[in-house]
Amino acid sequence: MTTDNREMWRELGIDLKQHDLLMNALPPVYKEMYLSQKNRPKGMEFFDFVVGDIHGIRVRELRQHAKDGGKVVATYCVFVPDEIILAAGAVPVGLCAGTSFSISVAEQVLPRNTCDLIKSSFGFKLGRTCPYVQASHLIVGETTCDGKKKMFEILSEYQPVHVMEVPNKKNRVSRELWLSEMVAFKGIVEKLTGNKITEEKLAQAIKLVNGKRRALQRLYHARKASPPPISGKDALLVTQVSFYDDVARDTQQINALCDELEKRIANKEGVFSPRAPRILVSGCPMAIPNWKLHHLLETSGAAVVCEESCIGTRAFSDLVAEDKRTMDDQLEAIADRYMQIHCACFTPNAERIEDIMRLAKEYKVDGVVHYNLLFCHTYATEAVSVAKTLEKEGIPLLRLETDYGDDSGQLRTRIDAFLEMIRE
Ligand code: BJ8
Repeated sequence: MTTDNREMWRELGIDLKQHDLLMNALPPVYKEMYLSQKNRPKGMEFFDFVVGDIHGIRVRELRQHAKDGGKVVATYCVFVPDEIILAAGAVPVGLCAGTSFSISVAEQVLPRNTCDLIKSSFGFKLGRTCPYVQASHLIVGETTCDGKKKMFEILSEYQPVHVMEVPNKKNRVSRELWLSEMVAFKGIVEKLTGNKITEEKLAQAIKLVNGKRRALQRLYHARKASPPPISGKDALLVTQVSFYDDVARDTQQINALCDELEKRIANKEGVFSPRAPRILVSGCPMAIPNWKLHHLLETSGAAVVCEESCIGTRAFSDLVAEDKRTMDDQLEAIADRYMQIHCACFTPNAERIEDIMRLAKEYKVDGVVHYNLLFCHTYATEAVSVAKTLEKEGIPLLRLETDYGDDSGQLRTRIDAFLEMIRE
């Protein structure tokens, strides 16, 4: 931890005492969960470095961007279009949080029966322990689940917030609404930055973000191999980092990692035995540093080969069409692409169940673990349909409901029993 970092955090209004506690808590957890893994790809060194300096270099880059007159836009959902933010010369940064550290602070304001993703994210703002939120000029919320949209109302008392209205249905009227949200958002970002979004700038941003999505698609494709060339835990980390690192650099690093993984596949080199049960994790997003479930599964002998999640396939499976030339067509293409995200906030949402079935086959999984954050009603209720369909198809399912607390003992017992059943 450099003196420079402390000075920067102080300037950002960080509560240094609490922040020190947080920064001291992360390294031992990372060492136990990540650095203890055997035969990790060399390409993970970059991501280890990023996590090792999680509140340092990247925050410094954002500060420099601000000093040069640029803006930073914080987001909490994959529905917020990074392309529009980037086209205006601003930098998007995903802020969903995955630690119990900030929850007690959040519970001084939010109802306790709110999901931990919301409480953790909000608690970082309230407790002033996240330099990313402190460094951002605008927070973009969305009307997905009730907990989030009401939290954004309170958040707006602390920092400027713009909320995008995400429709609940997937029909023509909803698409019109969503398109109008894109147009409005373009205006908001132009006003914030003072920069006009041109067709050329938007086309460049679409290509840039698609490039990252393609790199993540390549990473996930590599995980279809048997034995898998990378652990699920490492792949999850790569996806988590992609929410806040510089897009071009991150894309390059993911592609470099994929070069290595493809060589591993050619040499039949993997990180687990080919007999390890292959697991698809589906459900709520796992924001950094939420690694609990993957750690438990993989230290119990399973290989997590895919995540049907917003920190997973929902973030990168679809691309924005790159062949549109007019602003109207480009905005339509962006709106269309984002409407393909099959979040449980939609009704009906049969496409998500179809995705789970397709992924289960493509990744040749032996079982699905449905991951539900406690108090996330949309995913918990949708799990009923997921269970029915998987049962019909004869695919074993384990439904877990958990939070950011330490219930590892109970979870481990259930996971072990599930893996035992799969192996029989
Ligand atoms: S598109 S999944 S990122 S809303 S887990 S806060 S839903 S109560 S995160 Fe999400 Fe966008 Fe949907 Fe994806 Fe609410 Fe559930 Fe908490 Fe959630």
